[in-house]
Amino acid sequence: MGGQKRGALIVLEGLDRSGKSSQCASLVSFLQQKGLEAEAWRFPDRTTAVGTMLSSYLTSATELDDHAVHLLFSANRWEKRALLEGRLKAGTTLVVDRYAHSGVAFSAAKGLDLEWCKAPETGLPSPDLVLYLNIPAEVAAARGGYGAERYEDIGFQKKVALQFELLRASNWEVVDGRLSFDDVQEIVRKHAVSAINKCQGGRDLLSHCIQLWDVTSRLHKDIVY
Ligand code: NYM
Ligand code: MG
Repeated sequence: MGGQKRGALIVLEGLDRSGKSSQCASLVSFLQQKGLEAEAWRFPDRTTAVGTMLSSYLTSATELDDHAVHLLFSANRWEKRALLEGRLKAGTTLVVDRYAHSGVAFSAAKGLDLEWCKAPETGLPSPDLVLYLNIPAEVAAARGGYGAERYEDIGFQKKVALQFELLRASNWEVVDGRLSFDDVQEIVRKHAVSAINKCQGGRDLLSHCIQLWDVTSRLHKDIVY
């Protein structure tokens, strides 16, 4: 068990327009400049056959049942699992723009059952670190506005934010997304470097796998509604 150096699985999560994509890009450049192996990933990955279906759904070119689209988002992660694990085991750190948490938060915000939403994601590699860029939906919407994609609506984003709250777990760091870009990046880098160091110390990937929601459900019991 463990002992082998590997890359870290670092996920950035948050509402649309919370700054994830630019923070991810800046973090990857920083890590690469330090001489570390790092790659930028994102979900949905629109380049695959499943991703093409998701993209046409998101641009409202097609309609799909909410459950069906949820499973497609999840399938889009599963189809990349072997590659993702291979990269981590080879020592590459992956900085991922959205992951299973977006999958659950967006579908649950539509009214789908939270546990049903989690089920297809269970068994995916669990992130070593989730950096949640916390920003009020109004502030996000004011940032140059939304594009024309499905879900880019202030009322809906508020519901998504509530679902993200329920998913917070011990591997999360909540970062104030209203800070300046550089201030957010400084915090992001600090947490990322610490997660990478832990993985280089031989944190086991497989035993970690099963914890994607376990940490969460344990926390759930402690939440007072
Ligand atoms: N989204 C993203 C989901 O509904 N489920 C998922 O599993 C993922 C990964 O897709 N509004 C939603 C969130 C976004 C939209 O993502 C497109 P992006 O990062 O804006 O390209
Ligand atoms: Mg978007």
